Amino acid sequence: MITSKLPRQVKKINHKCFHHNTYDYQFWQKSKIPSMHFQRSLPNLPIPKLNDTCERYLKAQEPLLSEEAFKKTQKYVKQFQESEGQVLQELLQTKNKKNRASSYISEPWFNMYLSDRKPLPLNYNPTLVYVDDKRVKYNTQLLKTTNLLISSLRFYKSLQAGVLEPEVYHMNPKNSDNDLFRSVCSVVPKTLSWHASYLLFNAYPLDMSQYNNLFSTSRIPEVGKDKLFSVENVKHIVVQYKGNFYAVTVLDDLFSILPPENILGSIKSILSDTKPACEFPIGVLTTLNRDKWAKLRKELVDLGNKSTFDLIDSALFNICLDDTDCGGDNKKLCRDFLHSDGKNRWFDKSLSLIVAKDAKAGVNFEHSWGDGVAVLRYFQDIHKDFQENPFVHPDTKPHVDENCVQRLEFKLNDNVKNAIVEATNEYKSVCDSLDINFIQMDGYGKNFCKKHSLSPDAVMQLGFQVAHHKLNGTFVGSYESCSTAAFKHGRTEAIRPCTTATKEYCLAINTNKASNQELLHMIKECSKTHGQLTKEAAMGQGFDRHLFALKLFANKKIDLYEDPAYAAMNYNIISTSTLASPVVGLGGFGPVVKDGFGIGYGIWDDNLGTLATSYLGQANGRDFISALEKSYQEIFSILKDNMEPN
Ligand code: BUJ
Repeated sequence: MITSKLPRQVKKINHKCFHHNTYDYQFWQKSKIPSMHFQRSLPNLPIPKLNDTCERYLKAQEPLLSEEAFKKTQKYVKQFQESEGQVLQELLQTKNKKNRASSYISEPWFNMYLSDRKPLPLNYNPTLVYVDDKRVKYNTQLLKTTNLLISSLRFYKSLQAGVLEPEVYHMNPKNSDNDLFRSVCSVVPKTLSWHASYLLFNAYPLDMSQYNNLFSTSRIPEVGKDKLFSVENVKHIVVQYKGNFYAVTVLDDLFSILPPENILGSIKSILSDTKPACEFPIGVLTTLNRDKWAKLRKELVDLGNKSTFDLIDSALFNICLDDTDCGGDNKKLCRDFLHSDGKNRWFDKSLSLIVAKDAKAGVNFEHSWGDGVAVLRYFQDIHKDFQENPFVHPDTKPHVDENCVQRLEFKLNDNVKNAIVEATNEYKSVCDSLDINFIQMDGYGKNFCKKHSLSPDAVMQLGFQVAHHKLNGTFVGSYESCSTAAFKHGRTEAIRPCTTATKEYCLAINTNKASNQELLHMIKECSKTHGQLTKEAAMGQGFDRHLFALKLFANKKIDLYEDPAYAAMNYNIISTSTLASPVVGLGGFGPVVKDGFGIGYGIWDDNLGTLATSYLGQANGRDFISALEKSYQEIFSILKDNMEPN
């Protein structure tokens, strides 16, 4: 039986499981190089030269503008470059000199996220869904949840103990992802470790500062601007089931992970709780406009719910045990993981692990605290751990300790109850207006593109441009997310994938005016240009974040920023993101503008997949995906016809 008493310290845990205190159970990794070893010597995110930014900005604007509009933009840029821009650049540089422990983008980027009042789901929180597990015997909601939970705790404990492998981008993994690299870097002092990695091994250690916010972190709604709340040394997670909340103790008094049998017992007791679905599921309030939610939360605190909020906010992470079974329907699955009906979610939590009734699993994450790279590392690591090392099996006997699970009860008044009903309806109508469409191009993937000396990412991006042009005959604000984690407190930079090269190809292919040889040459040009832009963005040499940061110092209107072309470029009709991983099966995010597409795409060895979200009546996702399929077929057929693979 599950009680709803206030949580107690778990003093007496039945430690009958022989291996539970061994190193092998408690930690996922035992890195020779400490997790934060490179942090101090990571390079600072560079502030690009003003002239470079102006030049790059103009290049990105050119394919989007008419000749006349472009001339105006050129004039504004020149003026900016020669006067206001220089003043702003100096202010930014001066501030940055005093901020060597962080990056020039870190604080403004937190502010950008936390000040936005739009609801988190559909506007910000992305989802990642795991590929199916072929091991049928582990495919139950209970075993999947328990194993992923234990692996998450092992990841967390490794991070806490500083033995989680630092994240390193190996330019040539064969030469550097090895023992020699680890032995050498681990003995080089922290102040020089990054240089050793880069100079001796051509390997780039990445910023790990976001990792701490994966756990025990929540975004707290406040009027005007939210705040991020983070604590240390907690021993519980929060589980949501049928809209009810449970605080589950998962670490003992010495912060050791409880025995697998015990954790299995806790999850089992929740799944067999006979309490009906919550009539007023408070989680749905996290789908609201942030100011609205902030006011309701304050009311709830005044009603005596502070300690319950404290437990949710401080929990290591959330697990959402869903009652849904999508029956193999991937669209439904994606909907469940991206938004659901909101009743069994806490979108404010930095990380929610979702496990459905049919054992499909994935994450939904709040975005202000961090980016895809940190989440993907966690996502891949716990999957690997669970594959190699499941700690509970079909024959594991659960051990139920009543002290470990407490159901949380909220005190509600009529106003809050009405707000929950209203939020549920409002959220339903927003989610009903979201359309999800996808395609998978089997037989064409990384291998095929590489054979033709093309960047697979550039090919995917070219497809998006061609598809949009086929349908609308226009070129629009387009965005590809690029990590700048190679720098201390780096976040992301924008790649602008609509280029003069992609425009030329779109015009040629969609008007049948070029020979296949010419088209092939254009595709190569697109790949080359895209590769250059990607390199620049990853090296902190994009222009978007720079212009964004400069604008914050302006105390008067500046033509460049008032130019409708600046607003148009930042109105991202085509917003895209990819995360390379064999364990990501599905993933996505909502459109960032009402008439745009949120495009999550995946590149695998022998296939390419795209998932596009859009709002019904605003942008036609079905047509977009059909046009995309046609665009890829054209590209692949040009490649096949024209060229002997290398
Ligand atoms: O750029 C940024 O600052 C952060 C971006 C913001 N935005 C989403 C708006 C671009 N955030 C991210 O890039 C994180 C997104 C994480 C989700 C990525 C989805 C990857 C999906 C891969 C699989 C798709 C498979 C479809 C198969 C049919």
